[in-house]
Amino acid sequence: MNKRAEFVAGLEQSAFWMPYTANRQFKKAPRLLARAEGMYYWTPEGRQVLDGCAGLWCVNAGHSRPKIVEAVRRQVATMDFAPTFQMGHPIAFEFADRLARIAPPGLSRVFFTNSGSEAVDTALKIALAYQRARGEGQRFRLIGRERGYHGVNFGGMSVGGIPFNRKTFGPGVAGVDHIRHTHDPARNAFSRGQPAHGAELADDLERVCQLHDPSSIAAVIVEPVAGSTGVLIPPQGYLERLREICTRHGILLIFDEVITGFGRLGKAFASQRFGVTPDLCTAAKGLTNGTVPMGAVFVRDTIYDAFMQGPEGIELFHGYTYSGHPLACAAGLGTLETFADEGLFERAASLDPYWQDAAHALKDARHVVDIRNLGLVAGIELEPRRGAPGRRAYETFVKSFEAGVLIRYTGDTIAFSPPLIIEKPQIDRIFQTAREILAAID
Ligand code: PXG
Repeated sequence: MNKRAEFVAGLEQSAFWMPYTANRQFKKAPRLLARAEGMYYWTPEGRQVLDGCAGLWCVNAGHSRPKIVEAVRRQVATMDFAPTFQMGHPIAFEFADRLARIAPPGLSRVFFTNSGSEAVDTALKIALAYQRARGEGQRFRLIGRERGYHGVNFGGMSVGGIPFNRKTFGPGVAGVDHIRHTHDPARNAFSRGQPAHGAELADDLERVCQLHDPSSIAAVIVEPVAGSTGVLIPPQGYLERLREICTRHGILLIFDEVITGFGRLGKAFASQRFGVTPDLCTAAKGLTNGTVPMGAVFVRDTIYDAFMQGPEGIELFHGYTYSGHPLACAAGLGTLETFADEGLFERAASLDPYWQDAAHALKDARHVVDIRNLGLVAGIELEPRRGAPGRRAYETFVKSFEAGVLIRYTGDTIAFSPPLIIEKPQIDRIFQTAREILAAID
């Protein structure tokens, strides 16, 4: 047996319990990646794979970019770790200040975490503690949305609205409710960009407010564009209406921008693209271009100020050993520099029409029942195979990888979210590959 065959044969016994993976299925027929650069991965055998999903929606500047690699290399050799509890290191302050400059207007305080899930739970805790700090401690409820994905920790799981992510883990956090999702294919199928119908679905928040009494609600959390659940684009006017209802009732609005942050929709944040500003905003993934794990919560000044006016001492009893980790901050600074040097947010905006046309060209492809897009994101929904929901999208994903294009799938939707450095011929290749596979599968 050669080395590769030996490795694969050993996988079935491997200790690695893989996340969000059908472990037994995968270990029998693994798909492995060994190297990455720019728009491409390479398998251990040296086969090139075009990255159509930025790893997992995170490598927005493309892989192994020199400024990021160099920043991390320099930092690990200079200072590997230093605490941020009652201690500090300059690079964490520098990174937070740089981030504040591109944050949604007014959200210029930054709390660091290590992942999107931790950013979500941190935002929920800040929201609860803020309501208490301003004398509104009776606001204990947290409202999420059906089909929302906010990571896998207990807070995010509880406000999340994807049944598989919830059903085996008990009751979750108390005092949570959900508003309706916005997916409405009967009226909005094949919309280009934001769908025309569904602003009134935001009024479902008003229903939940009346059910519980609005003065018991601390915060509402939504993804501006829902990614994991299959690319759901907000209907025109929907986010504006959510904002208006929250403001009217003194409820904090949290945007979970773990996927939409850092240029995915052609602006630093979705908030700027939609012209709707939340009170708190979570980020991760593109924050460090996926190189070193990190998340962040952007917080409105007035919320931060409320904590700073309390009694002297620790203002928020919350934080992680690795909040503001020096390697993550170095990676983040290298990432922001790369975004700025190459104008990548603007690049995403200018590619948007081409991307949209290329995605919607699959309207007549086999099995396709809907196509949704915004910025450099697209979701193509397939008609489920009878008796085997999700199977068609899974097969498309596997065959696409075999054909040299990495994409994602969730349910029966295939999802595309490439690095923002993508070139037009690469866009063509991604969708052409999908078309050919869909024509060939059952
Ligand atoms: N919020 C949102 C909106 C996310 O999309 C998280 C929180 C959690 O982030 P962490 O870093 O804890 O994983 C996410 C993560 C997919 C996919 O293919 C999406 C995510 C993760 C893995 C796969 O849709 N989003």
